[in-house]
Amino acid sequence: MTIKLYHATHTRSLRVLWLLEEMGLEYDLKKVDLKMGDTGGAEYAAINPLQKVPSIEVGGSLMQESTAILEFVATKFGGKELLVAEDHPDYGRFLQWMHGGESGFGMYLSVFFGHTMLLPEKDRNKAMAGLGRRQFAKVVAAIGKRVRSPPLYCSRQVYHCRHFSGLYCLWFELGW
Ligand SMILES: N[C@@H](CCC(=O)N[C@@H](CS)C(=O)NCC(=O)O)C(=O)O
Repeated sequence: MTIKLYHATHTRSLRVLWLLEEMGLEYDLKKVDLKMGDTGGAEYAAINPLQKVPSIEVGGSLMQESTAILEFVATKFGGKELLVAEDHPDYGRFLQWMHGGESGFGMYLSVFFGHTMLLPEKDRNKAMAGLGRRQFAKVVAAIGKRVRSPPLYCSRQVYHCRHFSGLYCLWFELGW
């Protein structure tokens, strides 16, 4: 079954690319031109009406939403060892970090990016940028503690969490 990944550099689609590489799966990489508000143009809008990356197409079926895609790929293509099983004591924490990567944590970073680089300068608000930065710094500190505190970040199963949360830390540290 062919996996087609729609990807743009330095974006959330890196999570999916990372997993595909890690699992050694074959895939067809489609580069999308990142352009806020009109990413990929009309051609890509036909694939993903939100014009966001990532999207994947597998067996004629389309999916968007990076975290859902990761779970789908790991479950469907034999990467279950990258997930934490329901009967594992860390299952709940795994879900928390996995979903938090895109909802609870990512939200602060979006506020920060929005008010430092994404919005036109005249619309940026320093207080909002500061709020996003401070809140996300707490997330980074919490992740840092987890990294140093086994077993959550020491087992192979939690690679997935790194895909979710690690990408944001990378962005943040690079100042994007
Ligand atoms: N919640 C979505 C967010 C996707 C998203 O916002 N992607 C950004 C890149 S990281 C994008 O495509 N932005 C382009 C645009 O808004 O035009 C996911 O996790 O897949």
